[in-house]
Amino acid sequence: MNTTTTKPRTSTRPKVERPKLHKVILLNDDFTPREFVVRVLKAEFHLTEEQSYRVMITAHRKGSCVVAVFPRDVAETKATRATDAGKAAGFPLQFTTEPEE
Ligand code: TYC
Repeated sequence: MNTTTTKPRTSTRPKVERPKLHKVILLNDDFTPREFVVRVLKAEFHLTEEQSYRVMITAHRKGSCVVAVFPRDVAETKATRATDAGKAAGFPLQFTTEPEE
């Protein structure tokens, strides 16, 4: 006779949360030239000319535009580098980050 009992496997595999992605957001301003914004988007985010133009013109018209999403540290590094590129050229260009829902 088989007397072996098997315990049901309850909570032996803790759920692992996927780390949230963070959006890099381009903010409009009245001073940075459009061509400069496009150049920064191409250089820092590897967007094409067309993608960069669309993101730039959306921020220009609506006030802001999501550029891309990345893990938090990558998003923050890219936002800082892109903002610094504007600052180095004397422009108030700003990129921010926020977590995705
Ligand atoms: N508004 C700027 C201009 O008219 C161009 C611009 C677009 C600046 C998008 C920032 O995120 C920006 N020269």
